[in-house]
Amino acid sequence: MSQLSILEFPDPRLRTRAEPVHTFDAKLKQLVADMFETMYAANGVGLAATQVDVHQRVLVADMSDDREHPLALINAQIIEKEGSQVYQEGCLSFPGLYADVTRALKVKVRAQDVDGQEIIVEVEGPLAVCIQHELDHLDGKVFVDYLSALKRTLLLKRLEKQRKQAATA
Ligand code: GNR
Ligand code: NI
Repeated sequence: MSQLSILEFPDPRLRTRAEPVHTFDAKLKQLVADMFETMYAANGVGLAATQVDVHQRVLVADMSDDREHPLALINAQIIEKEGSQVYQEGCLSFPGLYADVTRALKVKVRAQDVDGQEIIVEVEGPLAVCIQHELDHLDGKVFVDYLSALKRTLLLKRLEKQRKQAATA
């Protein structure tokens, strides 16, 4: 297994639209294993392949307290949405930046597992937020895209400032 490096905003590669996975082979299993290792090492609750510069429709998540409930979804698509919730989101591609985003409360997702078997998952609450956040990454979208231009500018300026401070510390 190996840890992968995570692209950070404003890397233009974060805007790439991922392609569907057609081949469920050992290479895909290796990617998923490496994505879990990367996500756990970064203390993240989810990770999209886009963030590690692999532009295939692969996402991993683990929102459990014990961090022992990995979920890997290949070619995931939302087939039903219900309700709405506001949740304070963070993103490994925007270290130190947090903002409230409104998303569906519950989602029903059709996906494939690493062997290509179809799976249907129904999730709600924080895990539903996470899956919607990861699916956005696979479409080249990031959470700050939901903010008003004013709020986005303010937060991104703050992020730049933090980066500069970190660089001189
Ligand atoms: O680790 C993460 N935490 C998080 C918190 C609230 C909402 C979404 C997330 S996903 C994020 C990891 C990440 O950047 N995934 O793309
Ligand atoms: Ni993210």
